[in-house]
Amino acid sequence: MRLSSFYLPTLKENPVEATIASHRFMLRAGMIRQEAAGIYAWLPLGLRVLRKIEKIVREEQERAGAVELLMPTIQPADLWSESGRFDAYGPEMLRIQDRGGRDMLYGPTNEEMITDIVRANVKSYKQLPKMLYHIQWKFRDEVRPRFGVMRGREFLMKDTYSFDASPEDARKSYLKMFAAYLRTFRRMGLETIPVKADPGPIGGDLTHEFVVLAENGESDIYLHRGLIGKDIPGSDFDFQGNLEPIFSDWTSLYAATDEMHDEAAWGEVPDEDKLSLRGIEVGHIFYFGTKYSEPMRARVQTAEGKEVPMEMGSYGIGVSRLLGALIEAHHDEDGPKWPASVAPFHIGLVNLKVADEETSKVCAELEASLEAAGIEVLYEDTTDRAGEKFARMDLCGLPFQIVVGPRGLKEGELELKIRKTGEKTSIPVDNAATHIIKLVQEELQLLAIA
Ligand code: 5CA
Repeated sequence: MRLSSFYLPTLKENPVEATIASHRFMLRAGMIRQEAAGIYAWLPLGLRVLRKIEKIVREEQERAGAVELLMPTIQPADLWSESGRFDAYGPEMLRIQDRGGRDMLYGPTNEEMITDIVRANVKSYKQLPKMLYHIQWKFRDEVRPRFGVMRGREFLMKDTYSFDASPEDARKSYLKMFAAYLRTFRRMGLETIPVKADPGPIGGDLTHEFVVLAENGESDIYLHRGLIGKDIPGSDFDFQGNLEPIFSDWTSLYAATDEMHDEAAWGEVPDEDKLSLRGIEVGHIFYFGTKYSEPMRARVQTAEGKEVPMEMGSYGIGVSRLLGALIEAHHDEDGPKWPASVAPFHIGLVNLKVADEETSKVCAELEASLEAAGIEVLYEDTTDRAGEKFARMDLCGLPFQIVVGPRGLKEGELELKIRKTGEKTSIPVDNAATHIIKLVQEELQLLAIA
């Protein structure tokens, strides 16, 4: 992609409304634009990251056995009256009437609708288990939308719903999502800790939040130091096997949100292992049994011929919030430092002198060989000053930058900068493409989780 034809409206000044790094950089790098409080347009650079995150989320959902569908953003109120949540949800729910005066709403979540979809067809335990998910925009009229995409009013969520015939099977579904979440976030270059959480308006008694540790996080959490840097399930992890060991490995050490904090249990954690930190909730999973299937009469026949309400769970990931969490976890004063797996492009190719024929020729050739190898290149081919180009590249946060100019080319060299460390090295033009392709592939491999 050539910068001259891309759309990258960067800002030099810090927007006054942005008080934390991720919000500031997303606005400054031209990733998002606020259209109303907590409502954003996704500009091309931001959208590319959003799509990469979605892709990882999808791959790990499918690996765990979930199947994708897509439900609408607008829902009829009737379904919510069946569960009792139309009145219970409160002013966070955006209520609308259509021209016929029918009550509708912009979905803040989808338990009712998915229950309605599944109850229409699933009548026997033989059709279970089922895990269905979608990635869809949600609306919650938050009292205090803030920190950009971190607490938006309109935001993108991945939500999965599990249906089982018994509590034992439902627990298996819960554990599958638990393991899938550990993998999902790690593949994005994020360390998350599952912590015991408050079910809130979704309901249930088995529920965990997945939290990224960050100073600017909105959640207060208490945890045992042993949970930091733990191994997660590898690519050969058997989602059909026994998942209890991985679950107890992660949940036997103390970890709780503020609301669930238990002073007695905390007292048993040795002082040197106690960590009281702030974090960003990027995922939340719930097992709530028959909370919706009971009132909505979503029932199946068991093997014994009994009719029982289905056992359900729901599992959310804050897809758009993840951009904020990722930047909070990876940035310096100049901008984000995207992990390669979610970076908007892998490489920023900076042409220092577009008017110089040789420089432009080398750049074009490099761009072509990298792209042919599947590497995503943002080719900085504008006539702006070098200083401006460098600052903008750092602000974009691409993992690698290649700087090509007439002076270096005279020596047969170009410069490679690693955004993560700031390290710069000269590399020979001749095998530059091969060298860079290998670098990017190695970086991607690191995050793929063997
Ligand atoms: N139905 C359940 C699970 S599918 C549910 O709605 N869970 S939730 O309320 O915890 O939301 C799931 C995830 O969405 C949260 O963990 C968080 O990462 C994200 N999220 C929630 N509210 C917002 C918001 N206002 N802005 C951005 N992301 C949000």
